[in-house]
Order: sequence, then C-alpha cells, then structure tokens
Amino acid sequence: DQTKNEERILMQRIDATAISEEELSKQLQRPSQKSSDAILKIVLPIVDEVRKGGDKALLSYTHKFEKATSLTSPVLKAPFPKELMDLSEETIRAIDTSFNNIKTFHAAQREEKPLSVETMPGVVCGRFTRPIERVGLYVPGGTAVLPSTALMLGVPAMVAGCEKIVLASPPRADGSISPEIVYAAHKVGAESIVLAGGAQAVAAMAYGTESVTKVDKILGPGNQFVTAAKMHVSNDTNAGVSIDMPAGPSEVLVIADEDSNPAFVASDLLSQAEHGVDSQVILLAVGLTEEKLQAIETQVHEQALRLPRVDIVRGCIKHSVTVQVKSLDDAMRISNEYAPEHLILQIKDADKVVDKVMNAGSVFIGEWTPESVGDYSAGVNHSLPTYGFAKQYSGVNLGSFVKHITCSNLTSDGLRNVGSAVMQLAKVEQLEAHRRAVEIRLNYLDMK
Ligand code: HSO
Ligand code: ZN
Repeated sequence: DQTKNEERILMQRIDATAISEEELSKQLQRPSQKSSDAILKIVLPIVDEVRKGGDKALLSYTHKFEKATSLTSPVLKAPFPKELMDLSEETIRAIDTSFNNIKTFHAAQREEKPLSVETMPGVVCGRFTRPIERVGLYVPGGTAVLPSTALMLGVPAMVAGCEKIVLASPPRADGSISPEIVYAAHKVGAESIVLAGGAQAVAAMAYGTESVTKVDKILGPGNQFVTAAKMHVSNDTNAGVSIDMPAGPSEVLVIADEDSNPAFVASDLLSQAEHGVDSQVILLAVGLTEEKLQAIETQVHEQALRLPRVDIVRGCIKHSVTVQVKSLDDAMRISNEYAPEHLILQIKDADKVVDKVMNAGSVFIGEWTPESVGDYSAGVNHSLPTYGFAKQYSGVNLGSFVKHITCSNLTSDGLRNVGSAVMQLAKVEQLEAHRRAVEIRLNYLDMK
C-alpha cells in the first residue's frame, strides 16, 4: 500500500564520537537469539526419534514440516536422473563457472607435501593429511533456494577427497528438490541427497538410518533448530560426529570513506539485508560529510524499494545502523571488535588496510568487489563464522574436510638424545611405565 511504500527505509545513525565505547558496543549487539533452552526443548525429541525410528521417523517429520506428504523415500541416491537436473544453459554455465573458481581456490589450499622436521638429531616429527571419510552437507531451504551453498560445501569436500559426500536439503511440498541443487550435488560427486531439513536431517546424518549414510562431520548453515541439533549431536560421544561451527544470522559490515560511491555502498548493504529479517548490516562511515551520508541513505531507500524482497529488507534495516567515526583506525578497531562475517572495504587504498583486519570471516577489497561475487563465483567460500565467532573460527575451507595426522620416527641416537627429558618428565608425573619404555631400550643399546 501507498503509506507503507512511503515509509523511509533508513538505518539508525549513531555518532561514535559522542558516546562511550561501552554504549557503542551495546548498540552493535547482534539481534538476540531465542534462548537455546527453548530451542533444545523442541530439537531434542526430534533428534531422539530419528535416532531410534530411522527412515520412518525421518519421513514423518518431512511430511509434517515440509508438507511433502507424497514422499516415500527420504533419500535420492546417485547417479541422479538427468530429468531432475533440467536447467537452462545460462544456469548451467553459471554453476560451472562458479564450480571451477571454487575448485581452483580450494585446490590451492592443499598442503604441498607432508611436513617432516628433525627437532633433535635422530628425532624426526612429521605431519600428513587425510580426508574425513564421510561428510554431511546441510543446504538450507527456507525463503531462497541455495545451490551456491551446495557448491561452497561440496566442492572443498570433493577437492579434499572425502569418500562419501551426503547432501541434505528440505524438499519442496511436492517432494522434489530444486534442479540446481541436484546438479551441484552431481558436480561434486555426492553419493546421495537426503530429502529432509531441520533437526531431523541433522539427526539422520549423525546417526544414520536404514537409507541415510551415517557421516563423520556435518557442515553447513541453518536456522536455530539446525544449529541446535548440530551442537547437540556433536556433544553426543555415541554419535561420533563433529560440526563446522556455530551459526547465526548473516551479517555485513561496510567501511566507507569520502572516496566511496554511495550507490555501491547501498547495494552491498542491501544484498545482505535481503537475506533475512534477522540479518544485520552495519555501515562504518569514516569522516563522511553530511552530503555523502545523505546520498548513501537516499540510495538505500531508493534501491530497496525496487527489490522484490523489500519487506525482508525493511525488517533487517530496522535493527541495522550507520556508525559515524572520525578515523580509519577507529573504524578498524570497531570492526575488529564486532568481528563481522563479511567485511567490505570501500575506502581509498583498501588493499593496504587489509593488514589491520584482525577478526572477519571474509574481506571484500575495494569498490569493484561486491560481497555477492564471493557469495557465488569468485572462488572464496561463503560459509563463514557469524555472530562474532570470526574471533575464533575460520570459514569453511579445505582444512574443514581433512584431519592432520602427526608421526614421529626416531633412530637409536635420537632416543639417546631425547630419552633423558622423557624419563625425567615421566618421573615428575609418576608414570613409571612411561619412564621404563625408554629405559628398557637405552639399557638394550648399552648392552650391545
Ligand atoms: N551471503 C550468504 C551466502 C549467500 N548469498 C548464498 C547468496 N546466496 C552468507 O554468507
Ligand atoms: Zn549473500
């Protein structure tokens, strides 16, 4: 309606120079998440039922939550029928281009050769890499189809050499899965697609069912139910499954200075804002004139009105802010404290500022690098730490799909060299068998 269209889509302004640091960090708090207790109360019975009831329980949840009542099997096994991948030439080309770039970038993350270091004469320590055998990749459904997420998780799994790649995604109400996702699954060599979403899909992959392959690690973004289920199964030692990272709503922080193009800045803020009403977008305005600030605000409003997802944008912008700061150093301090999932630098000599980035999931450098290139096709991964977890987590990368195994190999001289340290520490810890395992060998060498 008319009045709704006229309501200005405007981010709240905060003048960081006028308030204390504590006040600012309060203002920059992420929109709060439902308490994990409330979520767990819903998730735990679902996980339990799928663990005990297998396919039957899984299917009944899919019938209930996805309304896909015609579905009779929860799994689609490879090779996937051609007719399920019926796509336009342009879409195939776009997926192929993105696939190739993601593959190239992640293949470059392979360690050249196994590590081998002589820490003392005759004491050689090594490290080699092995793929995680079976991985479960969760591709969310919801308000958008996300074949790009299937690529971001599947391509590194393929490059790492994971033997079994299982993809899970909620089916549509008619029981089908989007052809883009099936094609992405086919390209990465997935062994199966689990037609389920939510906590029930996570449980099925964590414990396995009659037809769902049990996996060793579950990766991928999801809503609070998916996240809670992932955290729960990774805590269950009987499940024997790990996860990539905790996940929250998507977010972006843009740092812009007088050099920036208002239309570009607005377009980046909006591409994150359209993800969901719980997304958060932040603009750090470095010494911007009132004129420039208003130009950006006008662009946000006008571009937003032309978006099909304008209602989602409105919801997001309500809890998003523009922070005015004096200097780039102030901006970097605030950004590092916020630890954004995506950091966009629309500033002069942006590439020189990257050195100052301490916490961020992924950085987009300069005016020709919108976040959306990284979301889809540049080659970097878009599965990134949100909610401030960029302080301690990396985004999904080749390393997410491998284990590092260490080895040591000593000569008799090596054991002579390091043996006394071992025996002394074993004595301190009063672990006599440890001490003797060295002594028995040294005695043997002395006898020769
Ligand atoms: N920006 C999202 C990823 C995505 N964007 C998927 C479009 N499709 C979270 O990094
Ligand atoms: Zn995105």
